[in-house]
Amino acid sequence: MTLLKTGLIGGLLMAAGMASAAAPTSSIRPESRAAIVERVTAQPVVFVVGTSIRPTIRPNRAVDVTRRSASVTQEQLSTSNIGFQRWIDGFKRRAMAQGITRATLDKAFRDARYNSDAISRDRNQSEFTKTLWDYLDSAVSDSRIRNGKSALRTHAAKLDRIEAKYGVDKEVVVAVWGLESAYGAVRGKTEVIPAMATLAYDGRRGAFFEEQLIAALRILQNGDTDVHGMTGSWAGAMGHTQFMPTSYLDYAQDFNGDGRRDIWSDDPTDALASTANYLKRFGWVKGMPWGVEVQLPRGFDYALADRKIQKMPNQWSRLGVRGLDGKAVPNYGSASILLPAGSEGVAFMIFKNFSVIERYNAADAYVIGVGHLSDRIAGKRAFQASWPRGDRALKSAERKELQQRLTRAGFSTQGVDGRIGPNTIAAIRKFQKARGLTPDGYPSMTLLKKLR
Ligand SMILES: [Ca+2]
Repeated sequence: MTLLKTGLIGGLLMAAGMASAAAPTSSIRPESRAAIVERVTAQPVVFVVGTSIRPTIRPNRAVDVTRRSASVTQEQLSTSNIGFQRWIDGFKRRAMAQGITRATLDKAFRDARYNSDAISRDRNQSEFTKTLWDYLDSAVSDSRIRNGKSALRTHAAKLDRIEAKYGVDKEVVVAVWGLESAYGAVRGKTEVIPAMATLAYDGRRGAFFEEQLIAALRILQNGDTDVHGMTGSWAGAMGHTQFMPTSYLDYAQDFNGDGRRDIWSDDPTDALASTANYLKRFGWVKGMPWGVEVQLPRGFDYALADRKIQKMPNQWSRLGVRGLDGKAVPNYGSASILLPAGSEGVAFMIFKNFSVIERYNAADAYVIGVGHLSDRIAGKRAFQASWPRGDRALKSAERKELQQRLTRAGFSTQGVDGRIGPNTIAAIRKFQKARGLTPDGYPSMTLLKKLR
């Protein structure tokens, strides 16, 4: 996790990301929390090729990047290395101005080499989209549920202590761990200092990575780990729950009391406490669900399925929105209705804790993945409604086409950028109403075909 912010969206579910950046090969987290922080709504999850399963946080970026050349030749590499060493000299002066000592810098950069792998990966992220249900199949697979239950038992005592201290339900902490690093199995082995330095030098997102590099040096200077022990993904997400260096500085905890905030080693104690602390600091309310599956009444006004519209569960009940048992959802506070796959998929009533998980990663897919995995680890049941599995995620070009066609048909999306945000959703609803369709605002392939 890490920086924790951002979001995205797309045709079917897009993910956003926060804290970490690219990922270890089996992490399921949407990509990088890197610098983009925008919250849109919508749907598809955009994954980054090569980093497996994590949705990306910057769809448009990802597309642009693919057009660049991906391979780095030997000659380019040695040229890069010379430029890189020169850049480090300049960087050291900037770092010292921010309180990093000469001794820390000398130690950190003694063996630092240009990391061409980080650059290739950063530039070679091609977009492919995944539907929410495909994402959830992997994020909340039987094996991930099983391993989560096992982790809960293995670490029961410390998880209980962490839950008691931070007031964050242990199942959600374990679920974040399960998605971020497959319960510690895939924490990333890239040395963070040279990777952050290379990405800062490269400049595509230079300011962001330079800030992360300074934070990483501060961690070294504090003595929590050494330069070779500070490992993570190529994009800087570190340890069991993938904190970016800046998030580490703000939220990491020394829970086992050995004087170091150690999120990197095999013992997950500090990392789990750090995650609980992070969620607590963003307002986690213990015992409150992230969301619950609900049933909508016949004739439901789909305009009410909008994050901005909040009502108490008993008010929703009066409108016919009930739990799966047919009763009003218990009073967990104000709630919105979320239909991540439109009227044909699972319907959720979501609460404040949904937005707390969003601080880890703002993609709806990620939040639902963490939330549902935590529920399943706790022994709760699978979703009862089904997903529109015949649908596939709209690609970036198709999302733009959808916007162009809506606008041309008189339902302006206020621009064509391939992102399904509030304006596009509003335009879709108007189009659906005009055509006598269910106005759920959902950008499906079926909808695009109707516009063609
Ligand atoms: Ca410790």
